[in-house]
Amino acid sequence: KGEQAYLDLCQHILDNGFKKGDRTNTGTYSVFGHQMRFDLSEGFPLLTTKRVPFRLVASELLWFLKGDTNIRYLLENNNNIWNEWAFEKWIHSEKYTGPDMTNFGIRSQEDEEFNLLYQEQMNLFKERICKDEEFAKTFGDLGSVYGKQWRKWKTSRNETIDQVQEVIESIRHNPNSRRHIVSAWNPEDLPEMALPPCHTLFQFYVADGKLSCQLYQRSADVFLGVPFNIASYALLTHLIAHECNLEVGEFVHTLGDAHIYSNHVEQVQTQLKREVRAFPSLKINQEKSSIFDFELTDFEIVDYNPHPSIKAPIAV
Ligand code: DHF
Ligand code: TMP
Repeated sequence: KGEQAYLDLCQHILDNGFKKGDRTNTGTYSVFGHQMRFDLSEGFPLLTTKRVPFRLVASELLWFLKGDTNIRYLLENNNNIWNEWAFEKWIHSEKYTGPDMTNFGIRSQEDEEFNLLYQEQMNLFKERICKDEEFAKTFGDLGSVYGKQWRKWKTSRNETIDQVQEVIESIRHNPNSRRHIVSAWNPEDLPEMALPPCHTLFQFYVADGKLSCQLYQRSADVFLGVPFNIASYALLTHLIAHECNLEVGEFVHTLGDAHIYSNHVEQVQTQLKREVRAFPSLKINQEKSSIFDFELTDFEIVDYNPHPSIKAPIAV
């Protein structure tokens, strides 16, 4: 349970993971099917064995909750975690006339000269997204990713479904229901997405006045993505519990392909040597209640004393 469950998963993959190729050509160690549990009443699950940037987790969640799929909002909040996937679309478009950026993810790690060229193009791209609204509309958009499916799922009758609003209503009015589900997996829309949703489907559960949440994550980058995903769904559960006047229960994290990229192994080993500290706690501005009204300044993480952050390259 708790942070130890995460570290146990890392150790389990290092010991038993199958050496498996992957879409990004990085190579992984991977297991299939794993579950971790976090008791949210025992603290907010922001890992302490490395620093996890809560500000980035929170602004990404607010972006989903706005129904936004354009990285412009993230850039305005100094959040760079989705840049590569918008950039990928830009460099393969007809409008792009700069140097060849094919396979920029791998090449920027292997070739320092190319890396400088890439950094330059990426900076130009970010600047243009921020300054040029037309450009941002076309090239900042990641397609029908999380925000779109959560808030504006398109039906065959050309109506939209606000899954987040509906799940909150159902938790409020029919807490015992076994149908409190939000799905980001929309087979029809997959071809238009920069990345098919990794956190695919989640379900809420109410018992004893407490709200729990379980996530099915089809694909899990255990070193970089998972610490964010745990914190993000913990925050989401707190916000919905707050709006529904419930206490928080557990976050249950179920993983499909749970992998450690071959270029993260050393970092994971460093992290595994560190001693676990107490989780921090989350304070929410009590003056707001609707999940759709929150801003970054309404959240505060207190008593967070993590070990230093550990850098690693992300597989694109
Ligand atoms: N692709 C892959 N290969 N792994 C992912 O985890 C992933 N996550 C995505 C999009 N595509 C992905 C969205 N979420 C970082 C964390 C989460 C995330 C994207 C990126 C990340 O790079 N975290 C760094 C800090 C980044 C920063 O400070 O700007 C970390 O050390 O946690
Ligand atoms: P895939 O689409 O080939 O599975 O690649 C997606 C990669 O991104 C995979 O390593 C999982 C990782 N990922 C997470 O772990 N968490 C996330 O929230 C996102 C968006 C991606």
